[in-house]
Amino acid sequence: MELTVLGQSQTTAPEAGGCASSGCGSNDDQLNHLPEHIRAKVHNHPCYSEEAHHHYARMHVAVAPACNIQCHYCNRKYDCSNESRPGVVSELLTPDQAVKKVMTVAANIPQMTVLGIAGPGDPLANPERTFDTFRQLTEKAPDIKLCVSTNGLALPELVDELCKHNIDHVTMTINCVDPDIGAQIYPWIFWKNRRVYGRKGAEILIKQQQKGLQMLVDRGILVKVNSVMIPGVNDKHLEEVSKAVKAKGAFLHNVMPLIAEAEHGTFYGVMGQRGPTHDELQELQDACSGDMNMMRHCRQCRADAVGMLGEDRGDEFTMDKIEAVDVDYAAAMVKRTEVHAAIEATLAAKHQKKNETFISLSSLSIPKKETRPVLMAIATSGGGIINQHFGHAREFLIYEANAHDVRFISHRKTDLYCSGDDTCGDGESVLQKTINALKGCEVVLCSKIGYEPWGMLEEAGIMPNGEHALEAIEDAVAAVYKEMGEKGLLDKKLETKQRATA
Ligand code: CLF
Ligand code: SF4
Repeated sequence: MELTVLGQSQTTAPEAGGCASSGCGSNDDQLNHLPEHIRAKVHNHPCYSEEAHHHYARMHVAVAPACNIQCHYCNRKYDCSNESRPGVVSELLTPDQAVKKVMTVAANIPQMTVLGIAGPGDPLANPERTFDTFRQLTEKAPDIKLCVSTNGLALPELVDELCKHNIDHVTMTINCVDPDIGAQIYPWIFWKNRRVYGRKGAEILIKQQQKGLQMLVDRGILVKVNSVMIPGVNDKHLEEVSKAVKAKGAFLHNVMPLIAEAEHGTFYGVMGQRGPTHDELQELQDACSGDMNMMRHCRQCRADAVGMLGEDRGDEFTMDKIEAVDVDYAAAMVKRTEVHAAIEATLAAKHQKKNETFISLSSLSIPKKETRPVLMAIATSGGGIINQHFGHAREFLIYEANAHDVRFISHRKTDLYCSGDDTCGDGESVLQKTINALKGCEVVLCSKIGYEPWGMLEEAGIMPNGEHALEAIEDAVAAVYKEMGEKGLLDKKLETKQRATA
């Protein structure tokens, strides 16, 4: 049985050492295709490798308050929405405070491998603060990868400065390559000491983004492109964007859903512009994945996020808590190296086991044309294993199994309905919302589940399963798929194909 490599495509190989091969933003099988120097860059970056995000953490420091453009999905009272959850305000730090915070977090969360600057404005519109932070960290904490995100307007002028600071991961938000569409997203940009409005501003921004992308690729820097999917504005256009950025050598494409709420005070929020449904987002990601490696595990972090993707431990590391802490970073680096080695050993064992699982999957005696893919929802608190109580999950990872492969599709957020009481009480309406959020899934895998949610899930056509607690997610999904095949559940179509619409 041959494993399908998802989202795989040959990326135009930059001579200077950029992405020379396929696949990332997904599992380790894809990383195996990469040249060693690229693999070294992505294997423990939780955003660039889907597998890494189960094991490694990232953190952001909010040192960059200003911005040089206006996006219709952003209100500058809040963090940059290009790579952050809209409506969130971060703790603004000076570069010195940021460095202190990063070293404290690195000593306490040794799985933290990446420091990103992603706001609260545009990091490259604040070059002194951004580069001062990077310069100090390169000296004091050389084992931390440095990462930055930008709207791209100031990028071409700062590419050489980025290279000096040893930054080898850059995210650029590119929502369009057509200025007429850009004019519907960006009302103005700030360019050469004045505001440039509408189509003209969008045209300048697009040129700068494309130029900056080429310059980064030429220098061997890995580029992730973020695009905000705005139904009716750029949703039909983003496949073309994907092709264009792939042609230039971008490494990974992350299509994010627009989040527009009236209470955020953004133009789109106030005008009632809707975001995409789960289905629309997935369909676009699938369409783009023919041309580009797709990231599907983005959590739209805060500009001061700390911890694994999907969790936020920022409250443990506010400045008032860490100002007096003394960090012995030499000792921290020893501990960090040990923890990273243990993670790598776990992953190596998992890959070995996964190969065996897939060999047994291939023995399903069901004619291929009659098998159908099955979506399963997973409750996990990290580590790539099923280790969370159904009622404690604030999000579920969605995997798709078919006769060839198991692939990560997305995550879906839910509210916490279980507060540890014996009964669900008022939580029942929240439970109903959770069940609605899991529409389209046929199985939910968790470490434990209560009697009441079990019954409600079953009634909704979603089979709860606690038999694979503490197993690796992909192994468990493959095993359940195999069991379904053996029971004859895969050789007929679902009578009603439920797909989440909210
Ligand atoms: Fe931060 Fe972005 Fe670097 Fe990651 S986040 S600067 S590449 S370290 Fe990651 Fe967060 Fe999505 Fe960004 S999940 S919002 S993609
Ligand atoms: Fe807001 Fe970021 Fe757009 Fe600037 S680039 S307007 S901070 S979303």
